[in-house]
Amino acid sequence: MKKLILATSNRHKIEEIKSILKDLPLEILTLTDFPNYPPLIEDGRTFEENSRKKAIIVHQHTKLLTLADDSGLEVFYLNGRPGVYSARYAGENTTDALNNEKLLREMRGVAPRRRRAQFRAVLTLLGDGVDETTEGVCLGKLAEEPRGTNGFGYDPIFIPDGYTQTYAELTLEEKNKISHRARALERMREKLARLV
Ligand code: ITT
Repeated sequence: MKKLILATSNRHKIEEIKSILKDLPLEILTLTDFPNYPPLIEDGRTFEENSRKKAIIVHQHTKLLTLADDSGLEVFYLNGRPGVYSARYAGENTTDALNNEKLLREMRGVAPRRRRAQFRAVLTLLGDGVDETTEGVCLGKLAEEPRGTNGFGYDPIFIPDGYTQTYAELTLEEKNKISHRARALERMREKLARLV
């Protein structure tokens, strides 16, 4: 079976990606299968730069077909922040709860119509003669308070368009029907299917 390594150490991303690709005959590996991989430094200014960086480092190290995901939440009222800083918005070694708290604090008192935001994921598939980048976006708005316990990151404070629940109140399957990551992966599916 074709091997695909996910260039991420985020277990939630891994769970989502595995579930979305479950119908393809792929053996999905993760960085835990390569404990001595070099550090993945995310110092790019865009999701694209960081996604490519992660893919290149892991592909060079493993020589396997590699898929990287760089993603984040962009709040229009905040000119796109947290954006590429989503994982460490409240500082290095922070927690999801502290990131959510900081963002809600900055948005306190901001009217509902100004709470528009989008999640964005940029994927890079590298190896086997393929070098492909796809993007997926999910539009929505920020909640006033965190709600729900599923998922990770900013899921408890993001309400996707067409829903009253936050991402964190949806099941994995429901989130995977509409998420930024799922949309980016759907755009990658044909390329992947041709390789297996
Ligand atoms: P890797 O770099 O190892 O993949 P990471 O979590 O550091 O893991 P990113 O650098 O791409 O990944 O940062 C993405 C951050 O954006 C993530 O930590 C969350 O805070 C947020 N994020 C991305 N996708 C999300 C999602 O589906 N739901 C909630 N938050 C998400």
